[in-house]
Amino acid sequence: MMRLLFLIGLLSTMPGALAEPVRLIFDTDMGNDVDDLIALCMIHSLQKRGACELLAVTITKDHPQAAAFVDAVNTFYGYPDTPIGVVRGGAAREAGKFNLLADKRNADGSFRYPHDLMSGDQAPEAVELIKSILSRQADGSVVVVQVGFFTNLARLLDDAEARALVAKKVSRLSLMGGAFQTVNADTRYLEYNVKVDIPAAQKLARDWPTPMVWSGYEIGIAASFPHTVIEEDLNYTAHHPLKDAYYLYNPPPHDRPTWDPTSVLYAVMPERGYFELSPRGIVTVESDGATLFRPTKDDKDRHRFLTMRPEQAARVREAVVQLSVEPARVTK
Ligand SMILES: [Ca+2]
Ligand SMILES: [Ca+2]
Repeated sequence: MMRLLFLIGLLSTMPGALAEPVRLIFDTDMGNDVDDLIALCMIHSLQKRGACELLAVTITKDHPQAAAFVDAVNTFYGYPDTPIGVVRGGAAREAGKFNLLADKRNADGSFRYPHDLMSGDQAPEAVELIKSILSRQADGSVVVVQVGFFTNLARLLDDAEARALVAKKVSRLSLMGGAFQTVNADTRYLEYNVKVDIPAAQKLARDWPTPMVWSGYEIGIAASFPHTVIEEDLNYTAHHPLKDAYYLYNPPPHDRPTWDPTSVLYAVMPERGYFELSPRGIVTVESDGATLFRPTKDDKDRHRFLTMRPEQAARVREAVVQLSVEPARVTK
Protein backbone atom coordinates (compact mmCIF):
# COMPACT_ATOMS: atom_id res chain seq x y z
CA MET A 1 0.00 0.00 0.00
CA MET A 2 2.78 2.41 0.99
CA ARG A 3 4.57 1.58 -2.24
CA LEU A 4 1.41 2.28 -4.25
CA LEU A 5 0.90 5.61 -2.51
CA PHE A 6 4.54 6.49 -3.17
CA LEU A 7 4.08 5.65 -6.85
CA ILE A 8 0.93 7.77 -7.12
CA GLY A 9 2.72 10.63 -5.37
CA LEU A 10 5.67 10.32 -7.74
CA LEU A 11 3.46 10.28 -10.81
CA SER A 12 1.52 13.30 -9.68
CA THR A 13 4.74 15.31 -9.28
CA MET A 14 6.06 14.44 -12.74
CA PRO A 15 5.59 17.38 -15.11
CA GLY A 16 2.53 16.87 -17.24
CA ALA A 17 1.84 13.43 -15.82
CA LEU A 18 -1.84 12.54 -15.61
CA ALA A 19 -2.68 16.14 -16.55
CA GLU A 20 -6.34 16.65 -17.23
CA PRO A 21 -7.13 17.93 -20.70
CA VAL A 22 -8.29 21.55 -20.84
CA ARG A 23 -12.03 21.41 -21.51
CA LEU A 24 -12.83 23.96 -24.18
CA ILE A 25 -15.87 25.63 -25.61
CA PHE A 26 -14.84 27.36 -28.86
CA ASP A 27 -17.04 30.29 -29.89
CA THR A 28 -16.24 31.43 -33.43
CA ASP A 29 -17.52 33.51 -36.35
CA MET A 30 -16.27 30.83 -38.74
CA GLY A 31 -16.30 32.04 -42.33
CA ASN A 32 -15.46 35.70 -41.86
CA ASP A 33 -11.70 35.12 -41.72
CA VAL A 34 -9.50 32.08 -42.23
CA ASP A 35 -7.75 32.50 -38.87
CA ASP A 36 -10.79 30.94 -37.16
CA LEU A 37 -10.05 27.80 -39.14
CA ILE A 38 -6.34 27.84 -38.26
CA ALA A 39 -7.49 28.03 -34.63
CA LEU A 40 -9.91 25.09 -35.00
CA CYS A 41 -7.21 22.95 -36.67
CA MET A 42 -4.91 23.68 -33.70
CA ILE A 43 -7.61 22.64 -31.25
CA HIS A 44 -7.99 19.28 -32.99
CA SER A 45 -4.23 18.64 -32.96
CA LEU A 46 -4.11 19.51 -29.26
CA GLN A 47 -7.16 17.34 -28.65
CA LYS A 48 -5.55 14.36 -30.40
CA ARG A 49 -2.60 14.47 -28.00
CA GLY A 50 -4.81 14.84 -24.94
CA ALA A 51 -3.97 18.47 -24.18
CA CYS A 52 -7.56 19.59 -24.58
CA GLU A 53 -11.04 18.27 -25.10
CA LEU A 54 -13.37 20.22 -27.38
CA LEU A 55 -16.77 20.13 -25.62
CA ALA A 56 -18.60 22.22 -28.23
CA VAL A 57 -18.23 24.75 -30.99
CA THR A 58 -20.65 27.66 -30.94
CA ILE A 59 -20.98 30.05 -33.84
CA THR A 60 -21.74 33.79 -33.97
CA LYS A 61 -21.81 34.09 -37.76
CA ASP A 62 -25.46 33.90 -38.73
CA HIS A 63 -25.19 31.94 -41.95
CA PRO A 64 -26.33 28.29 -42.23
CA GLN A 65 -23.17 27.07 -43.97
CA ALA A 66 -20.95 28.04 -41.02
CA ALA A 67 -22.19 25.13 -38.89
CA ALA A 68 -21.99 22.68 -41.80
CA PHE A 69 -18.40 23.70 -42.50
CA VAL A 70 -17.41 23.40 -38.81
CA ASP A 71 -18.94 19.89 -38.77
CA ALA A 72 -16.97 19.04 -41.93
CA VAL A 73 -13.70 20.16 -40.30
CA ASN A 74 -14.47 18.30 -37.06
CA THR A 75 -15.23 15.18 -39.12
CA PHE A 76 -12.01 15.60 -41.13
CA TYR A 77 -10.06 15.51 -37.86
CA GLY A 78 -11.91 12.46 -36.54
CA TYR A 79 -14.38 14.24 -34.21
CA PRO A 80 -17.66 14.01 -36.17
CA ASP A 81 -19.90 14.21 -33.10
CA THR A 82 -18.58 17.41 -31.49
CA PRO A 83 -21.71 19.39 -30.54
CA ILE A 84 -22.27 22.55 -32.59
CA GLY A 85 -24.56 25.44 -31.62
CA VAL A 86 -25.47 28.50 -33.64
CA VAL A 87 -26.60 32.07 -33.06
CA ARG A 88 -30.14 32.99 -34.12
CA GLY A 89 -30.72 36.57 -35.20
CA GLY A 90 -27.00 37.29 -35.13
CA ALA A 91 -24.56 39.33 -37.20
CA ALA A 92 -22.62 38.74 -40.44
CA ARG A 93 -25.33 37.09 -42.50
CA GLU A 94 -23.37 37.02 -45.76
CA ALA A 95 -22.00 33.67 -46.91
CA GLY A 96 -18.31 34.45 -46.50
CA LYS A 97 -15.61 33.10 -48.77
CA PHE A 98 -15.01 29.51 -47.69
CA ASN A 99 -17.90 27.98 -45.69
CA LEU A 100 -19.22 26.89 -49.09
CA LEU A 101 -16.57 24.16 -48.93
CA ALA A 102 -19.13 22.26 -46.83
CA ASP A 103 -21.20 21.74 -49.98
CA LYS A 104 -18.30 20.99 -52.33
CA ARG A 105 -18.68 17.60 -54.02
CA ASN A 106 -16.34 15.16 -55.72
CA ALA A 107 -16.92 13.97 -59.29
CA ASP A 108 -18.87 10.95 -57.96
CA GLY A 109 -21.28 13.19 -56.05
CA SER A 110 -19.88 12.48 -52.57
CA PHE A 111 -18.85 15.35 -50.31
CA ARG A 112 -15.23 16.47 -50.56
CA TYR A 113 -15.41 16.97 -46.79
CA PRO A 114 -18.01 14.55 -45.38
CA HIS A 115 -20.31 15.75 -42.59
CA ASP A 116 -23.81 15.03 -41.34
CA LEU A 117 -24.87 18.49 -40.09
CA MET A 118 -26.05 20.02 -43.33
CA SER A 119 -27.10 23.45 -42.08
CA GLY A 120 -27.12 25.66 -39.01
CA ASP A 121 -30.91 25.44 -39.20
CA GLN A 122 -30.58 21.88 -37.90
CA ALA A 123 -28.23 22.84 -35.03
CA PRO A 124 -29.27 23.83 -31.49
CA GLU A 125 -29.21 27.47 -30.45
CA ALA A 126 -25.82 28.35 -28.94
CA VAL A 127 -26.89 29.62 -25.50
CA GLU A 128 -29.04 26.54 -24.83
CA LEU A 129 -26.21 24.26 -25.95
CA ILE A 130 -23.64 26.00 -23.74
CA LYS A 131 -26.00 25.75 -20.75
CA SER A 132 -26.53 22.04 -21.24
CA ILE A 133 -22.79 21.39 -21.72
CA LEU A 134 -21.78 23.46 -18.67
CA SER A 135 -24.37 21.77 -16.47
CA ARG A 136 -22.57 18.45 -16.97
CA GLN A 137 -19.02 19.69 -16.18
CA ALA A 138 -17.08 19.78 -12.94
CA ASP A 139 -16.92 23.15 -11.17
CA GLY A 140 -14.23 25.48 -12.49
CA SER A 141 -13.18 23.03 -15.21
CA VAL A 142 -14.16 24.77 -18.46
CA VAL A 143 -12.18 27.29 -20.48
CA VAL A 144 -14.12 29.34 -23.02
CA VAL A 145 -12.37 30.66 -26.13
CA GLN A 146 -14.17 33.44 -27.98
CA VAL A 147 -12.73 34.44 -31.35
CA GLY A 148 -15.70 36.08 -33.05
CA PHE A 149 -18.45 38.47 -32.05
CA PHE A 150 -19.58 38.82 -28.42
CA THR A 151 -23.20 37.89 -29.18
CA ASN A 152 -23.48 34.35 -27.80
CA LEU A 153 -21.58 34.90 -24.57
CA ALA A 154 -23.36 38.19 -23.86
CA ARG A 155 -26.70 36.41 -24.30
CA LEU A 156 -25.60 33.82 -21.73
CA LEU A 157 -25.45 36.67 -19.22
CA ASP A 158 -29.09 37.60 -19.95
CA ASP A 159 -30.19 34.23 -18.61
CA ALA A 160 -29.88 34.00 -14.81
CA GLU A 161 -29.46 30.23 -14.83
CA ALA A 162 -26.80 30.37 -17.55
CA ARG A 163 -24.97 33.17 -15.81
CA ALA A 164 -24.82 31.15 -12.57
CA LEU A 165 -23.49 28.17 -14.52
CA VAL A 166 -20.74 30.30 -16.10
CA ALA A 167 -19.67 31.61 -12.69
CA LYS A 168 -19.58 28.06 -11.31
CA LYS A 169 -18.15 25.99 -14.16
CA VAL A 170 -15.89 28.32 -16.19
CA SER A 171 -12.37 29.06 -14.94
CA ARG A 172 -11.43 31.66 -17.55
CA LEU A 173 -12.28 33.25 -20.87
CA SER A 174 -9.57 33.63 -23.51
CA LEU A 175 -10.78 35.98 -26.21
CA MET A 176 -9.61 37.70 -29.36
CA GLY A 177 -10.97 41.21 -29.45
CA GLY A 178 -10.08 44.87 -29.10
CA ALA A 179 -6.72 46.59 -29.37
CA PHE A 180 -4.51 47.46 -26.41
CA GLN A 181 -1.38 48.85 -28.01
CA THR A 182 -0.96 51.50 -30.68
CA VAL A 183 -1.83 50.20 -34.16
CA ASN A 184 -0.38 52.26 -37.03
CA ALA A 185 -0.12 55.30 -34.74
CA ASP A 186 -3.81 54.87 -33.84
CA THR A 187 -4.46 54.52 -30.12
CA ARG A 188 -8.18 53.92 -30.63
CA TYR A 189 -8.13 51.20 -33.25
CA LEU A 190 -11.66 49.83 -33.70
CA GLU A 191 -11.27 46.07 -33.88
CA TYR A 192 -13.73 44.03 -36.00
CA ASN A 193 -14.98 41.48 -33.43
CA VAL A 194 -15.98 44.31 -31.09
CA LYS A 195 -17.29 46.64 -33.76
CA VAL A 196 -19.80 44.17 -35.21
CA ASP A 197 -21.78 43.84 -31.95
CA ILE A 198 -20.73 46.71 -29.67
CA PRO A 199 -23.56 46.37 -27.08
CA ALA A 200 -22.68 42.69 -26.59
CA ALA A 201 -18.98 43.54 -26.18
CA GLN A 202 -19.85 46.24 -23.62
CA LYS A 203 -21.99 43.81 -21.66
CA LEU A 204 -19.43 41.01 -21.68
CA ALA A 205 -16.58 43.30 -20.61
CA ARG A 206 -18.72 44.67 -17.77
CA ASP A 207 -20.49 41.56 -16.52
CA TRP A 208 -18.65 38.32 -17.42
CA PRO A 209 -17.92 36.76 -14.04
CA THR A 210 -14.58 34.97 -14.61
CA PRO A 211 -11.07 36.19 -15.42
CA MET A 212 -10.78 37.35 -19.05
CA VAL A 213 -7.57 37.43 -21.09
CA TRP A 214 -7.77 39.52 -24.25
CA SER A 215 -5.63 38.94 -27.31
CA GLY A 216 -5.67 42.38 -28.93
CA TYR A 217 -5.45 43.13 -32.64
CA GLU A 218 -1.72 43.86 -32.34
CA ILE A 219 -0.82 40.35 -31.14
CA GLY A 220 -1.99 38.46 -34.23
CA ILE A 221 -0.37 41.07 -36.47
CA ALA A 222 3.00 40.57 -34.77
CA ALA A 223 2.96 36.78 -35.34
CA SER A 224 1.53 36.40 -38.84
CA PHE A 225 1.13 32.95 -40.40
CA PRO A 226 3.75 32.22 -43.10
CA HIS A 227 1.95 31.44 -46.37
CA THR A 228 4.62 28.92 -47.46
CA VAL A 229 3.12 26.56 -44.89
CA ILE A 230 -0.16 26.52 -46.82
CA GLU A 231 1.67 25.76 -50.06
CA GLU A 232 4.04 23.07 -48.73
CA ASP A 233 2.88 21.43 -45.50
CA LEU A 234 -0.68 20.27 -46.22
CA ASN A 235 -0.03 18.06 -49.21
CA TYR A 236 -0.21 14.80 -47.26
CA THR A 237 -3.80 14.49 -48.42
CA ALA A 238 -5.47 15.28 -51.76
CA HIS A 239 -7.70 17.93 -50.19
CA HIS A 240 -7.18 19.80 -46.94
CA PRO A 241 -9.85 22.21 -45.66
CA LEU A 242 -7.23 24.68 -44.38
CA LYS A 243 -5.46 24.82 -47.73
CA ASP A 244 -8.73 25.12 -49.67
CA ALA A 245 -10.09 27.81 -47.34
CA TYR A 246 -6.87 29.82 -47.27
CA TYR A 247 -6.81 29.96 -51.08
CA LEU A 248 -10.46 31.02 -51.19
CA TYR A 249 -9.99 33.64 -48.48
CA ASN A 250 -6.71 35.35 -49.41
CA PRO A 251 -4.25 33.11 -51.23
CA PRO A 252 -0.48 32.91 -50.85
CA PRO A 253 1.72 34.94 -50.85
CA HIS A 254 -0.53 36.52 -48.20
CA ASP A 255 0.58 35.96 -44.58
CA ARG A 256 -2.55 35.96 -42.44
CA PRO A 257 -2.32 37.40 -38.91
CA THR A 258 -2.81 34.79 -36.18
CA TRP A 259 -5.45 36.68 -34.21
CA ASP A 260 -7.69 33.74 -33.25
CA PRO A 261 -4.94 31.10 -32.94
CA THR A 262 -3.23 33.17 -30.21
CA SER A 263 -6.34 32.92 -28.03
CA VAL A 264 -6.36 29.12 -28.45
CA LEU A 265 -2.64 28.84 -27.71
CA TYR A 266 -3.01 30.83 -24.51
CA ALA A 267 -6.19 28.96 -23.50
CA VAL A 268 -4.58 25.52 -23.72
CA MET A 269 -0.95 26.34 -22.86
CA PRO A 270 -1.01 29.35 -20.54
CA GLU A 271 2.15 28.30 -18.68
CA ARG A 272 4.53 27.83 -21.61
CA GLY A 273 5.86 31.37 -21.79
CA TYR A 274 4.41 32.15 -25.20
CA PHE A 275 2.98 35.38 -23.85
CA GLU A 276 3.31 37.85 -21.02
CA LEU A 277 0.26 39.24 -19.30
CA SER A 278 -0.56 42.86 -18.61
CA PRO A 279 -1.27 43.83 -15.00
CA ARG A 280 -4.82 43.20 -13.81
CA GLY A 281 -7.36 45.84 -14.63
CA ILE A 282 -10.60 46.65 -16.32
CA VAL A 283 -11.39 46.79 -20.03
CA THR A 284 -14.22 49.08 -21.01
CA VAL A 285 -15.77 49.14 -24.46
CA GLU A 286 -16.74 52.63 -25.61
CA SER A 287 -19.78 53.41 -27.73
CA ASP A 288 -17.70 53.45 -30.95
CA GLY A 289 -16.10 50.09 -30.12
CA ALA A 290 -12.77 51.38 -28.77
CA THR A 291 -11.39 49.17 -25.98
CA LEU A 292 -9.75 51.00 -23.09
CA PHE A 293 -7.71 49.17 -20.47
CA ARG A 294 -7.27 50.70 -17.06
CA PRO A 295 -4.86 48.97 -14.66
CA THR A 296 -6.09 48.82 -11.09
CA LYS A 297 -4.69 47.84 -7.74
CA ASP A 298 -7.64 45.60 -6.99
CA ASP A 299 -6.69 41.93 -7.22
CA LYS A 300 -10.29 41.06 -7.92
CA ASP A 301 -10.31 42.94 -11.21
CA ARG A 302 -10.45 40.30 -13.80
CA HIS A 303 -9.16 41.60 -17.14
CA ARG A 304 -5.69 41.20 -18.60
CA PHE A 305 -4.37 41.40 -22.14
CA LEU A 306 -1.60 39.45 -23.86
CA THR A 307 1.76 41.01 -24.65
CA MET A 308 4.62 39.44 -26.58
CA ARG A 309 8.34 40.17 -26.84
CA PRO A 310 9.86 39.66 -30.34
CA GLU A 311 11.35 36.28 -29.41
CA GLN A 312 7.98 35.20 -28.05
CA ALA A 313 6.29 36.27 -31.29
CA ALA A 314 8.67 33.98 -33.20
CA ARG A 315 7.81 31.07 -30.88
CA VAL A 316 4.08 31.76 -31.09
CA ARG A 317 4.21 31.84 -34.90
CA GLU A 318 6.00 28.49 -35.01
CA ALA A 319 3.71 26.87 -32.43
CA VAL A 320 0.65 27.97 -34.42
CA VAL A 321 2.21 26.63 -37.63
CA GLN A 322 3.15 23.23 -36.23
CA LEU A 323 -0.13 22.73 -34.37
CA SER A 324 -2.29 23.70 -37.33
CA VAL A 325 -0.57 21.54 -39.95
CA GLU A 326 -0.17 18.39 -37.86
CA PRO A 327 -1.82 15.66 -39.97
CA ALA A 328 -5.40 14.88 -39.11
CA ARG A 329 -4.69 11.19 -39.47
CA VAL A 330 -2.02 8.92 -40.90
CA THR A 331 -2.68 8.57 -44.60
CA LYS A 332 -1.14 5.91 -46.79
CA1 LIG B 1 -21.42 15.63 -37.29
CA1 LIG C 1 -12.78 35.12 -35.89
